[in-house]
Amino acid sequence: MVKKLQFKYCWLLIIALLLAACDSGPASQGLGFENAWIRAIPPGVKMTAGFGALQNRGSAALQIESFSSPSFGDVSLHRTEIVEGVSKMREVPALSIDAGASVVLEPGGYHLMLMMPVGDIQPGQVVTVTITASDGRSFSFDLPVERR
Ligand SMILES: [Cu+2]
Repeated sequence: MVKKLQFKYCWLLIIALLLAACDSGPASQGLGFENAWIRAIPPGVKMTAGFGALQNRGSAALQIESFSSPSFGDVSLHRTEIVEGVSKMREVPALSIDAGASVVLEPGGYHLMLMMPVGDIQPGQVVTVTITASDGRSFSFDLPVERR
């Protein structure tokens, strides 16, 4: 009887450890992506943008280097700048975020540039975006597709 009980607790412990290892949710250390969303596009349009606040929840600076999504063939970080009165987008190869700091991605500034959509990108859908840092860690986020 006692042995059986111990066995059960052992399994609970293993499950708890697995859950802790897989956790990339808002409460975890690392990278957060708050109020994140992707702009819906009409069928046939081949690019859109994603926004939100990237938050470094770790205790050291985090250098973000690459982006990917199963819903898009190409994902990168862009920044919109006004050059001589003309709005231009430039690719940002890497983004460093200080410990505890946030970088806001918003229309007219930094944004995720999502190109070559795989199928429709319609409101109500969820798009997974994976962000990889220079230390090899990667963070996945589920972004809702919204019409704003
Ligand atoms: Cu862009």
